[in-house]
Amino acid sequence: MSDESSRYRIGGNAILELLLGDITQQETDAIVNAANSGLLGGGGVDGAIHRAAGPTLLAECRKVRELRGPLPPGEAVATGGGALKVKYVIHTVGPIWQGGQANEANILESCYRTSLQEAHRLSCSSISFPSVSTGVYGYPVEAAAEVALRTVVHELPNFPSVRLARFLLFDQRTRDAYARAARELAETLADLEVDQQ
Ligand code: AR6
Repeated sequence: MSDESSRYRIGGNAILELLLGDITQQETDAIVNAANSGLLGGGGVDGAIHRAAGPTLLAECRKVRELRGPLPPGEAVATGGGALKVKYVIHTVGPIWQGGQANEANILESCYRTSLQEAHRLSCSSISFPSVSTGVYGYPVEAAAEVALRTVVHELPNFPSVRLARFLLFDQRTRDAYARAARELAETLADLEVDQQ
């Protein structure tokens, strides 16, 4: 990888990667969808995942919706991957940004934690995340990057089946914000180190 800060080692065991790209092309065991509570698709990464996964994903989402009703913000639920090259899509609902005083950071943290929990429950060894909430939901990307990376780095040891956590960042500005947040986190956390490969 050309940029050394794209790959980090967490606590000597797990790997954190930051990549520019399209999450629908990933081959990790699971990918995370930045969904809405209705679970029946939408725009942004949700629309892209449903388009690439095909109608079986929508049918599964409908079943989940019938069984458990709308998915509250901060929670996560897994389905199969349809036509995607992944075993599971883990749907989570990020917070809608309302200025920062509406529990947004805690809800966003919960999205990443519950997604990892689902991945671990399903024995996934690798997972790809998009930048949850920083598109249509309006969460400022610098603040979201800090929450996302801090949570994943802190929580990964609690979900040991997951050895690789990858962020698939769709544009350069988002990629840069995550790279900066990772560098800052690595300066303060002894168990997060740049992986020299
Ligand atoms: N791969 C990776 N990231 C992507 C892709 C892709 N193929 N497409 C977009 N992104 P958003 P949210 C990025 O709006 O803010 C939907 O309508 C995008 O550039 O997808 O959580 C849902 O149904 C941005 O950086 O999700 C909900 O109603 C990031 O993914 C609502 O939007 C998240 O942007 C959720 O809004």
